[in-house]
Amino acid sequence: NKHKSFVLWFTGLSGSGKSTLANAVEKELFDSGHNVTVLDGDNVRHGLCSDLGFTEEDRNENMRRIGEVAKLFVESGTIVLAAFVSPYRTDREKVRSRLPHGEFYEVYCQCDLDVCEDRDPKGLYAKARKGEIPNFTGISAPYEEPIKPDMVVNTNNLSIGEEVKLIIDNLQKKNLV
Ligand code: GGZ
Repeated sequence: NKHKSFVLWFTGLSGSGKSTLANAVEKELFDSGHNVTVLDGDNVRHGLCSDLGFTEEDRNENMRRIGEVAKLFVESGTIVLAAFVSPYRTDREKVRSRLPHGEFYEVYCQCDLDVCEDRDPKGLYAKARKGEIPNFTGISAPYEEPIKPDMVVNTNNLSIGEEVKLIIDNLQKKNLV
């Protein structure tokens, strides 16, 4: 009697905490017996999408491939936690449209640009401000906020533990876990 599988798609600015949150949710779900995996830039952009950069076209193709991989995982019974900037609304909606109703949930990691920029764990914002990284989301490339996200996590000042609880409570309310 297998649990339901679905995609949780985390979208938000660089530094908004998507990957950290996805990995913490993964641990929680794994510990409670779920098949679950994380897809993020760290495991996708070095392999499957190593030929892609950050132009609008390349991001469109990045989303398309990740969406198809997520779909295959879901079909095999795995919960997919996908954490990508995914700045374009249409790309996210295209992924949603490739999955059956009720198997795609958009999670908006909402964080102010200046907070992300202050964190700047990899120094990318500083470089982007100096013009050293073109097409940097929030600086020299757009971020299109979700209009009706399935969940919103304001990551400005919640702890990881509080964020995980928010997600898990929401999944329980939806009878997904
Ligand atoms: C945005 C960039 C860029 C540009 C490199 N714009 O904070 P990070 O470092 O670890 O996460 C960001 C990651 C974004 O990759 P995604 O595959 O999630 O992007 S998308 O969904 O838009 O395809 C950031 C780093 O890569 N990075 N250059 N120009 N983020």
